[in-house]
This record gives sequence, C-alpha cells and structure tokens, in this order.
Amino acid sequence: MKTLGLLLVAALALSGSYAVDKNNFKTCDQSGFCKRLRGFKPEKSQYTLNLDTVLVHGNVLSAEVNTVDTSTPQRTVLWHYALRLSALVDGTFRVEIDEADPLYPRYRTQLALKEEPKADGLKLLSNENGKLTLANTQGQKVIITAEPLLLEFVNAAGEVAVVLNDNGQLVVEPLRVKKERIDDDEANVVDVQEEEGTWGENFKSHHDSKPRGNEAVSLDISFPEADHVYGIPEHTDKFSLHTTTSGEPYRLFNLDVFEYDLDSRMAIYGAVPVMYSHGTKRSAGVFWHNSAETWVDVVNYADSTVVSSLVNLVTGGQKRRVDARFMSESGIVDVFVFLGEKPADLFRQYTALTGTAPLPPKFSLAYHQCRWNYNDEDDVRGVDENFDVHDIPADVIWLDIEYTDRKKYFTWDHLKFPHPAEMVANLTAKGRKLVTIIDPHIKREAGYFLHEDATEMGYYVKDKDGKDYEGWCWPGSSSYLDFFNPVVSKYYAERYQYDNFPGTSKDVHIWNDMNEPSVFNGPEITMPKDCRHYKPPQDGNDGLAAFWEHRHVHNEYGLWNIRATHEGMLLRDNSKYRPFILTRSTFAGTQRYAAVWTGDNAAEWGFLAVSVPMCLSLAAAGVSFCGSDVGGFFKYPEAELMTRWYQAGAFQPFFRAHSHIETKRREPWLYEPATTALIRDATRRRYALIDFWYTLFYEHSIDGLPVMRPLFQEFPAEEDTYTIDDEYLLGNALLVRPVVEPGVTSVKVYLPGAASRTLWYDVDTYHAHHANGYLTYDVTLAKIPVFQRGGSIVPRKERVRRSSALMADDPYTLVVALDINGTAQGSLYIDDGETYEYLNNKHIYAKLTFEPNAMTYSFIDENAHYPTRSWVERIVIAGIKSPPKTAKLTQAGKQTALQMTLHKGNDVLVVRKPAANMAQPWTINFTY
Ligand code: NBV
Repeated sequence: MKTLGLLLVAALALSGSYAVDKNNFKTCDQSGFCKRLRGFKPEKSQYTLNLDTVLVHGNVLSAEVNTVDTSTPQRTVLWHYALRLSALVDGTFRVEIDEADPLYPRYRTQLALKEEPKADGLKLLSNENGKLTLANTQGQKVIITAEPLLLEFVNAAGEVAVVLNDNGQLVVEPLRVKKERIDDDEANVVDVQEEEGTWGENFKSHHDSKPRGNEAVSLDISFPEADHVYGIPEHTDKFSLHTTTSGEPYRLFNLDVFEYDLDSRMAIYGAVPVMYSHGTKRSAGVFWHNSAETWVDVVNYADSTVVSSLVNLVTGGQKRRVDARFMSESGIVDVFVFLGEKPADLFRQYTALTGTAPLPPKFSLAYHQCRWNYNDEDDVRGVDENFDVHDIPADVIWLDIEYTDRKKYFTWDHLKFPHPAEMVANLTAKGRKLVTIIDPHIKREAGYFLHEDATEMGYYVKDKDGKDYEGWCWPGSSSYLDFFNPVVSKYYAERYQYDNFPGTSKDVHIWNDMNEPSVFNGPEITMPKDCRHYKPPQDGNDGLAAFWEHRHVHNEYGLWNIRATHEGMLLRDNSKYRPFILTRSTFAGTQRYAAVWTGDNAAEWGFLAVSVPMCLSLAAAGVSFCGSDVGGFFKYPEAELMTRWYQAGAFQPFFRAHSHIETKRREPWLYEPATTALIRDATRRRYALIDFWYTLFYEHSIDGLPVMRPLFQEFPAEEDTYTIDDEYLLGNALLVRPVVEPGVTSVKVYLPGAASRTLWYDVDTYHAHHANGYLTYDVTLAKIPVFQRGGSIVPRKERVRRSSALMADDPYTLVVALDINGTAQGSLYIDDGETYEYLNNKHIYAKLTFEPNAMTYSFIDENAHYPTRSWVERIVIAGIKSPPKTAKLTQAGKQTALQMTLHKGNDVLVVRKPAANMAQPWTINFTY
C-alpha cells in the first residue's frame, strides 16, 4: 500500500494533470450536520431569553434561554440553555450559549486563547419592553431582545455593527440518550427511528459511530452596512469572501488535501474561525471559538448573485450588509465580538485574545532551502557549498522525511547521515542552520523506542472501542500520540532533548508536517471522528464523559502537537534560545508557537498568485509568519515562473524554496546563468532588508498587527483597496506588487493615499509617484514593483554575505523617503538574533526621525541597550526639495562634519559615511 501511495504521488507530481480528487472530501450535503443546519431556515427563532433570570455580576450577564414552542398556546418549553455575555477589555464581548444541564459536558476549545480574557466592566442600563441594554466602560453597548433572542452590538460611534441571530439560525442541538426498544420477539434491541444519521454516518467506506448523536451548533452573524467580509482561512479563494448561496459554504476542517484546488472554499490544512467585516461605513469582527468541523455560509447583499428579493426580504431594501452563518459539528456557541473602530483595531483585538507571535530567531526571516529530500550528507554539503560558489545567501537547509531511519522520527538513516553533528557543524560555521522534519504519526514497529514507550504507557489516541488507534501513513502502520494528555505532551517534548535526538543542537530547528493529522486510510485522509482523546479525570467521569472524541478537537490537534514541540525546544537549553517551528496544520493561536506555509502547491502561475491572498488572510487571523513553497511543490517551474516566485517570496514573511521528491532538481544554480542571476538578485534583496523584517516582527510581537497587511488596513476609507489582494504592504512602509502573470511588460498597481497626498518611491529608482489610484507600471524580468511610502525610513544592510548571522555587525544604509512636508519616521530593532536576552533589556528599539533641520536616532526603550558594532555607512534621502548646505553629526558629545552628494534628476541626497554607531543615540543637524 505504501509503495502504491508513493507511486501515485510520484506519477501525479510528474504528470501535467494536477487536480484534487474531490471524491475524497465531503460536500456540505455529505456532512450530516452541515446538510441538516443549512436546510434549517426558520421563520422565527425559537430561542427566547427568560427575563426573570437575568443576573449581572462583575463583567458577566447570565440568563436562561429556552427554546419555546410558540405554535401552541401553552408555549411549551422544549429545552433550557445558559447564556453568558461577558464584557472584555478592548471593546470585545463574548457570548456563550451552552445547554443549562447537558447530559455530559460539551467540549470547550482549550488552546486557542492565550489566557483567560481580561474583563471590562458591564452595566445593565435598562430592562424594559422585553429588551435589555448593557454597556461596557468604553461606550460600546449590547441590546438584547428577549423574544426571539437577538443580540445587537453597538460600537462607540453608536452604530449597530454586529447582530446575532437576526436570521433565527441559532441552534444548539441538545445531547440526548439514544432511544431504543426491544423488538417484537423481545430478543434484540433495536434503534427507534430518529432522523437519519443521528447515531451514525457513512462516508465512502467509513462509518462514524457518533456515540453522542447529533450535537451541532450554529449561529447567524450579520454585519449591517458592511461592504465585505474577510478571514476564515485557510482557503484558496479571494481575500474578500464570496456569497455562498449558490455553492458550497467555506469549510474549516484541517485536511491533507492532495493537489488542492485554486479558487476554492474546500477545506485545506488550516482552520482559523475569525471573520472581519469592513466597508466605508464601519468595521467589526467575530471569532467563533470552536475546534470542531465548521462550515460558514456568507451572503453579501451587494453581490450581483444575491437576488434583490432576498435583499428586500432580509434587509428591508437596504443593500449594504453581509450575513455569515457559522455551523459546527459540536461544542458550544462561543463567539467573541470585536467592536474596534478600524480594521487594525480588530486585528489587534483578535491577537489580544489568541496571542501575538513571539519574536522569531533572526535566521528564520532569511532564506530557506528545502527539498523532499536532500539525500545524504554529501548532498547537503554540495547544496550548502553551491550557495557560496554562486554567491547566493542562504540561512537554512532543510531535511524532509527521508533523513530518518525508515520514517521513525527522532532517528537518522545512519547510512545516508552517519555524522549528523558534523553536518550541522559544517553549516553553523557559516552561520547556517538545519531544519529537520518530525511528523506526528508514529511507526508501529517492534523495537522502535517511541512506539514501545507509547504502547506501554498508553500514550496513543484510542479508537472508538478504546484500543490504540492504528492508521496508515508514511511509515506504514502508524499510531498517533495523544497530546491532549499533559503526560504525553511532556514525554514528546523530552524527545527533542539533545540526548534523545542525537546529532541535533541549538542550530537544529523543527518542521511539523502532516499534523491535521493526515491519515492515508482515514475518512477524508484524516483521523476518524469517533477516536478518543484524553480528558482529565473528574468525579463521575465515566462512559461518554470520560473522553473527548476526535470530532470535538479535530482542528486543534496540530496546535497541541506544535505546542509540545515548542515546549520541547525550550527544554533543550533551559529556555535560552528562541525556537523556530514550521507547521502545516493551523488553528487559532498557532502563531504563538510556529510559522505556517501553505502546503503542497504546484509550479503554476495561479499558485504563485494565490500565495498573496492566502497569506494575507492568515496574517489577518494572527499568523503573519506565512509563506508558500517557492517554485511550487509539485511539477517543475520554468525559468520565468521560478524567477517571479523568488521575487515574490523575497517579499513574503516565510521565504523557503521547496520541491517534491519526484520533480527535477531546481536549486538556483541549475538554471541558465541569467536566471540564476535574477534569483541571486531577489534573494540578496531579502538579505538587504533583513533588519527591516526583524524590526517588523519585533513590533508585531508587541502589537499583533499583521506584518504583511492588506492595503485597507492602512487606508480604511479607500474603497478601491477593499478587493485588492494582488498587492500588499509590509508594515506601513513598503508596498509590494509581485508579478504573478507570465510574459508581461507592465502590471496594474494601485497606489493608495491620494487623499492624504501620499508619495510612493520606487525602491529601485527613488522616483516618486503621487498616490492616485491605479497606474500601469513597466516591469522587466528583473523587476517587480516595490514602493517605499513617503514619510518612512527603512534600514538596509547592503553588504550581503553568506548568511544573515554573518551580517550582524554590518553597517546600515538608512533610506529616508520624504513625505510632502519633507519629514519621515521609522524604527529599528537590534538584538543578538537568537536568545531570550532581549526580554532582559538586551536590545535596541530605536526611533528614526527626519525633519528638515535634523535627523535623529533615539531609543524608544530607554532602559534597553545592546552593544551592537553596527554603524551607519550611508543615509539616502529621497524626495529632497532644497538640499541642505551642511550636515553635522552629534554623538556622545562629539561633533563631526559630514559629506553629502546630491543626485539631481531624482532629488536624492546621500549623506556619506556618517559613521554613527548604532549602540548610542545620535543626531545629524542640517543647515540651509
Ligand atoms: O514530507 C514529504 C512532504 C513534504 O515535502 C511536503 O512539504 C508536505 O506538505 N509531505 C507533505 C508529505 C507528502 C506530500 C505528497
């Protein structure tokens, strides 16, 4: 079976026919709860709040909600629910609806939130006419209508920004006991007929036993006056989400989708259930805190596909509104509502809940060279050396699954890799690192320590009958560690200790692939939903209450995996060094532990293009450290595509080339010299900006704002930007428009900020363009349009070396792009690049400002210092109108007169060799 699988993979990788096999994956109709809920279109919600039960205590309102059969005069109460509304800091509200007295506890997602959210005050302002009005301390309000239950969230400007249950699609299916009766001859127990699929579902040859029966939850969420909604990665669709009425909903279910489709709402590896609305009138956001399989329908009333009658019906003739509907297979209704004013506020609110990404080690922002596989130590040595021969910088070489002893993770194939420690030392001598892959499936082989320990100690995920679950993956028969058990996570973390994983050192980092988890012979290539996970023992925890089913936790399985890896990597040196981890499976909170790549793409232009919206959407969902396999994983990229991909990848956060084992080798020097030169140039551009990237990621670790950001984040009032997803901003300073089309000599570029008279400087020529919407921009094979915003200062290092570590002490070129007032600002972050010492004030976080009379470098963190040897070798000031006559540097009380040269045609002034040391503040004064 294994060979067959590999052959199939190989055949497809080589052949031109790239296509997903849709038969392997469910449509909404094939997913019991999705079909059931989608078909449920009530005229009026049955959910009613019992006003007599309302209690406001601290930051929480609690009340009983009932489903009431209003069709009978008796108004029979069908079921009891508990509603909690909490006010949280930052203009965030949380709504939880659970059964008041469930048969056994329903699953509450465990790892997405970084900590218990912080409370704000909540005040009941009024309780009259069947409506409650509440307010937090910041002027945001919630209006709850009791019957039918409706929650309206009012932002600080007094506008309703989010409405829950306006379409009456709130559903919490109660847990119940299977009804059985004895059949006529009293010999057998037979199921009483209930709705088909309640107690079991089939997909292809797989049976899901559904021991708890139906337990789905759903809620409709409306965004009045919104023009667009974004988020809910990971899909290959546009950044601005589409109306789904005439097709499939967006699906969130982490899956290993072989040869995934473009322009699709199918689920792939990641699922982050956060959605943002935006428009000229207002913005808002919601986070659907649920780790079960989830489908999301979207209706944007501005879409031409939405018939006007529907518009009139639901919105009373008003056209601007987007409705979403979240449907999950299990769990509770738990939704966070963000009422920040602007998109940036919303992105920040979301990362305040789920965490910001910690500062990554600096090398991880440089260039990575990967392939499935670098075959042996000679191969690794050759690749490493060739980067030097061809003068291309590189920081990391990666080893895919073939380095192991027959797919037994934490082991080496000793024939191919007899001296891993020496191999690593050879790389680190040049400041380079190694990344090795560790997948979560464990080979079931007698004598393999990991399998023996896990079997003996009961560390594996169990099947529906409580036996160790066995699936099929790369090693053949495999089982999967149950990271939900803290003892298992600890055990797993310890496998990363140097003694337990010989050959590794602080310079070896980790790639966790296949952690959706991928199971070749499982339903939809993943783990059966009725598998059992650990649940902490509590009183009365027996029967179904003794474990969680995989269905409850599926989308967060990978998060538990990378959390344990992270823990393990910290253990290696007593939390001295910052780990780098790459994960394929993604969920809310992933950013706290790992970077993400977009999985198995193909060497096609469409996949290059989609890398931008995919990473933008992940970035809005907290995961800024994102990239796609440069060159495409399947198939072989011809020179032009490869060139364009390097040029694009050099401006995306995670910059790694990767390729499938059966494709032709494609290291940069294997192309014609002209192509190699273009790849060299693109890669060197990345290195020149390495400190800019590092500063962006430092700031991101503090403010949680996307590093790679949509234009509308910075220009929220500009309508044209709402649907742009082929260009983006890096921080607020650079605008990037990768060329993702073959054979073009010009591309359309949108330059935002006309209203504020923004200037955009071409980074290659310093030629300034006034923002004025779209323009057609000439490109060559050597150029993609990248602009620096007028008013920004970008640090560069122009002496590119073999690795980023070797450039640590190199001097800076500071590029000052002036705005129309002749001013600019920027920031710079410096530290040792790898340890946590920066948290003990061993770093520099500095502000750079340029005013016509002076340029200053001053410390934002005044208590923090770092003894950098870097200095300023050049200051380039673009957009200078009247050049100064003199420039004088003052540093540590010393004054030095500086030389300047003016490059007339493009208004560029170069201050030559200021030689200011970056370990101390300085000022340069200009006279005119
Ligand atoms: O480990 C092999 C590959 C890896 O190269 C790729 O990046 C992952 O996305 N892995 C998937 C398994 C098999 C892919 C066909």
